[in-house]
Amino acid sequence: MKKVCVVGLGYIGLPTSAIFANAGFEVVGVDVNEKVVQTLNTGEIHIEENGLPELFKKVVQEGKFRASLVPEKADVFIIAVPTPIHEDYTANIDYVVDATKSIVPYLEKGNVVIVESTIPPRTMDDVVAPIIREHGLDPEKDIYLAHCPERVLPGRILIELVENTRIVGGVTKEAAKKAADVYRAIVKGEVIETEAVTAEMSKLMENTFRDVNIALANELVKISQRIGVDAHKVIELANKHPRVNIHLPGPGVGGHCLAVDPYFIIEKAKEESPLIQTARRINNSMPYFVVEQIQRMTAELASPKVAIFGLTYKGNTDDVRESPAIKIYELLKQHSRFEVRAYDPHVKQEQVSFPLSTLEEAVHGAHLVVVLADHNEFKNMKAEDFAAMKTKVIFDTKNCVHLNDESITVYKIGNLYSVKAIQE
Ligand code: SAJ
Repeated sequence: MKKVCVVGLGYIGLPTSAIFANAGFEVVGVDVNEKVVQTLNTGEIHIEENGLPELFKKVVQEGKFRASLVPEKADVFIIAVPTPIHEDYTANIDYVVDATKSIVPYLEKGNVVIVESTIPPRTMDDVVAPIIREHGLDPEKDIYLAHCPERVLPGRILIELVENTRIVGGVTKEAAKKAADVYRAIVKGEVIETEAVTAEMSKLMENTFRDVNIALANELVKISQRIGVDAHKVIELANKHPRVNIHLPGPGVGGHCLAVDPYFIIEKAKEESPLIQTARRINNSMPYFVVEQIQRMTAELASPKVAIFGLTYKGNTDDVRESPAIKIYELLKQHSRFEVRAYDPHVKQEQVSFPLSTLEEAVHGAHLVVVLADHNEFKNMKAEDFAAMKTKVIFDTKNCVHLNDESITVYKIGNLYSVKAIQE
């Protein structure tokens, strides 16, 4: 197994390609985006991830990686394309179907085909295998077909791709073994072989577990406002219990994973998933809850100027997909009384459809700064950064601002019972 063809060169496909190339495999990376392919063949990358620019430049210079618009014959094919959801919250597996169809002309007996994209239960058996069978290859005898869901945390991808346990679900036992051996060439963590549907479900449950726990923390925020208690203190003390791990509340759950994957289960088991559905509703309600608090804080201002700090779905990433922060920006823009400015040191203008401000432009004359992503830059802010505000009030929804200056009022999402309307 010397040559690997990776289809989809995003946050998973690109680091995966670099790791295989760095381990000595000849890697062909395939993407439908011509600009991405051109950029990559110069040794530059189009996404932000720790350590990836250096590793990627190295494997390109060593001639171990090439980017292409079309697949090529290979020993191993890895599909790492997005699986978003449709408006009606059903899974959109079109990219997986297209990617599978794009490689079948290059498949030969004995090849290993791995889908890393997160997919609804039974997609390997009921969707991917039939596509291969339609093209004259028996997905159970002629090739080794498996699902190995990625489990990496953005910001730690290169570390976790190697150290995390990998779950390899084969449509046959042999396929699980063959595909697992491919990962054993790069992974230091345990590589576990199982059935395709079990691997599909374990991945979905990982993110659903986290989403449900975050929903509990977000519900606590609303309860705390009613009761008049600091939710952050409650969580800190409750988590001192050996068997308690309440997650962190915030402005909502974004990204392509936690805000999407639970729907893959709900779609298949609507009657049986009331808790998962409730958790989604609670987390989807948080951007509206944050806007309600902003309205409370600015209720006595004629034309409040609000500065949004952070547009990404979480801290220290440039990823704005399914971002609660952008939802909050859009909701505020629907209220004509608000003048809204947005500042995020990780986001480029071309990533968003509205004007971005610098830190200075955002705070100048602002009545309220609302922190929506826990970037390191925001954790290290100083009182003087807010000197040009009209009224020095910060609403920190990520509990990441550490300022101890009496002239600045900081409301945390966990202590909203103390909110007072801003006076001009
Ligand atoms: N969030 C909270 N409170 C928390 C933790 C997260 O509000 O206590 C929010 C974040 O701000 C963000 C969202 O949840 O909006 C998701 O962030 P995350 O850091 O929990 O996860 P992702 O989406 O970056 O990565 C997750 C990870 N899954 C788990 O940890 C179970 C990662 O390991 C997966 O590989 C990734 O999804 C994926 O691709 O599925």
